[in-house]
Amino acid sequence: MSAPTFLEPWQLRAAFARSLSDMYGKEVPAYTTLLDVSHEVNADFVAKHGADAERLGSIARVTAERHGAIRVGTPTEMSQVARIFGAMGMQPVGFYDLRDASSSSVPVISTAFRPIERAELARNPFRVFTSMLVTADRRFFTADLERRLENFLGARTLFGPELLALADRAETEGGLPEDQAAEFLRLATEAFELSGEPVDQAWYRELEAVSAVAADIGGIASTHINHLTPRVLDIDDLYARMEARGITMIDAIQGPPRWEGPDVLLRQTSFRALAEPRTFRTADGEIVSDSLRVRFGEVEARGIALTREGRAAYDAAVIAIDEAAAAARAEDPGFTEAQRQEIARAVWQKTFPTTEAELAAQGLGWFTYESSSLVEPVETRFRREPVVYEDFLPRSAAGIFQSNLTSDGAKDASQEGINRDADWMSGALGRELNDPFDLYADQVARSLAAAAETLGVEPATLTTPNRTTGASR
Ligand code: OOG
Ligand code: NI
Repeated sequence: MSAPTFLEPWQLRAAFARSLSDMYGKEVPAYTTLLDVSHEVNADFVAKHGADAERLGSIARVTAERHGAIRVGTPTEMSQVARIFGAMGMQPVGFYDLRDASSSSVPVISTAFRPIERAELARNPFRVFTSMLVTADRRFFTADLERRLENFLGARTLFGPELLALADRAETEGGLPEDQAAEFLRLATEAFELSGEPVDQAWYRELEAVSAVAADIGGIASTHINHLTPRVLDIDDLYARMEARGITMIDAIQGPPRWEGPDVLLRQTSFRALAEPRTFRTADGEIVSDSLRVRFGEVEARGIALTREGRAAYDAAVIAIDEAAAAARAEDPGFTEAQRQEIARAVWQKTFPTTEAELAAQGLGWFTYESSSLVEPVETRFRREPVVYEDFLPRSAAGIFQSNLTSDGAKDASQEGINRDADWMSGALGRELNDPFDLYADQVARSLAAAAETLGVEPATLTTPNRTTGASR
């Protein structure tokens, strides 16, 4: 097959995800190990579970699926990132405030760039969790440090004019001719490589004392991909196999516990950031080699997207688990992660039903109506299908940041934090910020409307998506 002569946004997205993965594999060999183990886990899972294994996405989609994480310093840099991903058909979705979601010093707010249409997600679901510093937050930065940080950030260029011009062109023209596409992909990949430029040691260490995340973002004149996360169908199996290979994982799998009911939302884990050699410029101008731990390997398993009600139940369950675990730990200092998992499972059993049918009936999860066109009579044509969660979880994100910090940093809780919300983020991006719940609700409403039309009934009569099938999963 010859290469396309014009690349549409989804083709740019798929090619960028591959290019970034190749680059990251060269820079971080442990990532390649993670990919190998992920492939083994997924192949074994499909062999064991057959068609059921693909209930939350085809194995082709899951195998290609990645999310990246990047971090920038200013609203200007954020709006440039939005242009680059806009060229790839990725829109900002969701607002995450990690400043309070973490007990360590994580002075960032975030969004995720991803495709928002179902057909686009099916073509390639690549997403990038993107965080930016809140330099005006006095709990982290004094007025003096904010000013010096802003000067430093204002003087650097993360994304050159050629890259941005190609991005804008791709967005307005719906893609790029192949030679320009190749140049765009080369420049975009290069923008996220780890720079070999010496790091100003005094400046980096000053920021690090406040927050390791702030130093990673504002202590160097370039940015880099922080991790690139493959998706697996069984994250407990992945965790065990990585440990068996001698790779130390963080203590826990973040998010919902392993249990017998349907997987919901997102479960994630990671291996600790590796020490990578870096050069530093000392205060007297000397170049010395040292190392930094900034990049790590994360892996995730995705489940069913929850409605607002389902999400409220999830948030309440997380608090209940924390409280019960804290109480148990107070009684028994030898309290283990395995015991915490037991508590989590017990809370889960009280919160969520064990079948998809019940999750749908109770309005906790999102499901669409899918028709298999040849089945007669028409009333039996529709199947209830789960909607996959395409977004992130602030608490898990904070947990991932936190577990990979070399120090907790310093946060002055006596200072007043500055308000940042979805509207503020939308202004910084210069674009509409999509609400994830609205996107899921739209997708479900459209599937209901199509089903209702085929059946010749009102969509409202179809609101319990398991009505037309007896399937109980
Ligand atoms: C982002 C951490 C959050 C996730 O998957 O929740 C994240 C970062 O480390 O920059 O990637
Ligand atoms: Ni991540």
